[in-house]
Amino acid sequence: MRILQVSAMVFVLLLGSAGFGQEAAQAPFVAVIGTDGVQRVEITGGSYYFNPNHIVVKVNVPVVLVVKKAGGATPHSIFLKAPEAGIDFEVNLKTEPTNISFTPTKVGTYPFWCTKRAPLSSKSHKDHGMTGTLEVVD
Ligand SMILES: [Cu+2]
Repeated sequence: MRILQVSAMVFVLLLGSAGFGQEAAQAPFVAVIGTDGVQRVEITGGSYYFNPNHIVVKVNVPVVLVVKKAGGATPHSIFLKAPEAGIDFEVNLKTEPTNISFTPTKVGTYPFWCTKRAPLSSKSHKDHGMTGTLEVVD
């Protein structure tokens, strides 16, 4: 019985660490079009993740990303540059939500990431896995 308990704990620990600091296998978050015709998605950023990190939106329908920081002193941002698709932003995350508005004009898969890097660190937050994907579909 004791061995069973310990192995169950190890299993939980392994599960917990598998998703840490990397783009965990997460079900895509499919944005719903609100009664105001806007696809609104809340994104929280922390060390070193975005939640959700895979977002699906419809082309030619306005999007509002409501972004915020999970908390803590570490600065984070969200950056996506795809001007050919009408998407181009870089916002420093605050604990208070910030709205990012755009209308995606081109179907495709667009990566976003955090541009921050700890002082004296060779690895950026992006290197630590603080990345995500915005998928624009028809
Ligand atoms: Cu960051």
